[in-house]
Amino acid sequence: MSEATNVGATAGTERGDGEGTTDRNGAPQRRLVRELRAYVGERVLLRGWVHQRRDLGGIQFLHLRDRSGMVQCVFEGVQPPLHESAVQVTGRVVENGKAPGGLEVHGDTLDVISLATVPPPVELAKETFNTNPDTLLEYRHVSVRGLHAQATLKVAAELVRAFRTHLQTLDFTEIFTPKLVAAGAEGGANLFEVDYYGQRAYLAQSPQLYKQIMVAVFERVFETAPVYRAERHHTTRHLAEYLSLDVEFGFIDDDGDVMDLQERLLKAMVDAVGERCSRELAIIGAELPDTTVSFPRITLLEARALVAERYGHETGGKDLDPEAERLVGRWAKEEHGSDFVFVTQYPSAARPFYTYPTGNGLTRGLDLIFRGVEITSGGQRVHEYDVLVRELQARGMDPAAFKGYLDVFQHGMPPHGGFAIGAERLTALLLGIPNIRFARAFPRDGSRLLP
Ligand code: AMO
Repeated sequence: MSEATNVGATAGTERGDGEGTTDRNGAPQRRLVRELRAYVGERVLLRGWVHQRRDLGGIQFLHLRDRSGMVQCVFEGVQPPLHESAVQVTGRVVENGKAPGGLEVHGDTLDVISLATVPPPVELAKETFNTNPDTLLEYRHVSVRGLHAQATLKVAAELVRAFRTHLQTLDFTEIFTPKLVAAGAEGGANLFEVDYYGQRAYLAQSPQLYKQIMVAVFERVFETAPVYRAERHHTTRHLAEYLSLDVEFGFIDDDGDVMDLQERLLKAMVDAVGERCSRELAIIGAELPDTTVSFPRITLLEARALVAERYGHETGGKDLDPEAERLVGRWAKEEHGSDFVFVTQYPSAARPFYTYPTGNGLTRGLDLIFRGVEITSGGQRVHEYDVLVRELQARGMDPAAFKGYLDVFQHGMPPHGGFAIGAERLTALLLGIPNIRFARAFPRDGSRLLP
């Protein structure tokens, strides 16, 4: 019953490694739903959950869900147990054009491994984004088993895997920085305060200062870890806890290097999802962006003029508001056929103290907009001690609170830069999911601490 033998099988026509063998007790080995095409006409053993069951005139249909997919199993005179019971089925694999996926299993035995004793609080077979989102989130511990949720989280995992793999091929080293910190790196009022043995501490808003420090160790670093923002506004694009995919690297020329790496990395991540998540994309009905198109780059000033002249939207302020972001995204699509667009040269007033100032009130700070929403921030950083102190003071921040960090800039910090991708935002926008909460298994969103 070695499940591990099935792990390597991916395509539908591949047989599991345990082909033709039996386990220690002489029983057939478990197969996964995704392997069944290779076993047409043969008897197989499957394990999974009762996703759906129906009785049609004495014939029982059971949709069995395992980690790799779902298949219809047909029985006569055998009553499947309650939805979400964990079961084991043996039966013969038969082609049937009318069955979902073109295959079904004509079952001979159905054994209960773990009986569901109450019905699921939400009907998983009817899980759609039309179901009341609050109900789905209230019962997320069970609704997370639904096909949409499973597919979404699988794509999120694939994005992180590809992020890591691509950076490792470019000689980046993974780092692990503290999430309990003495000061906020990003400024603003959205800090979670924690009692740290009687001392005031905060949950990290980002690994920003630590990833910069680690550039002097490895030159090229990345981290994938949760960060915390006590956002006051409850929106469909903000979470209180989200996964930050952080990158930082040294010996750069300018922010152009940061954009080049970002573009290459995001294209690799999207391509990896295209190659490895076709089942998940089909379940969600998602369309991936064209990764052969270059990401256009425009300055913030140009972007503001553009949305005013072309679409009649005046932004005011020092940043782009969400509507302006949407319109810049629309321009990139209409003019360049790109779902992505870099907005560069943000003013100092709109960026944190560590952003490289260019002396005219502007910086080498930039954002990447994907399908009309900001998904990354980054740019070149200050690497000179005196400039950093000045930038802190200009924002009314106390340099003493950043002592350990500041000291590093007296010990040979090279020009460097980086960026951070909001993993849930990227996942949601990639898959067309309107609410960021559904791009995380157990969202923390300002009101939710359970499940
Ligand atoms: P910033 O604060 O812009 O930059 O965050 C980077 C990216 O993280 C995502 N994001 C969020 N996602 C979900 N919920 C939130 N509350 C939330 N806030 C931000 C967005 C955003 O683009 N240290 C810098 C990054 C850097 O310069 O390297 C930083 O944290 O997708």
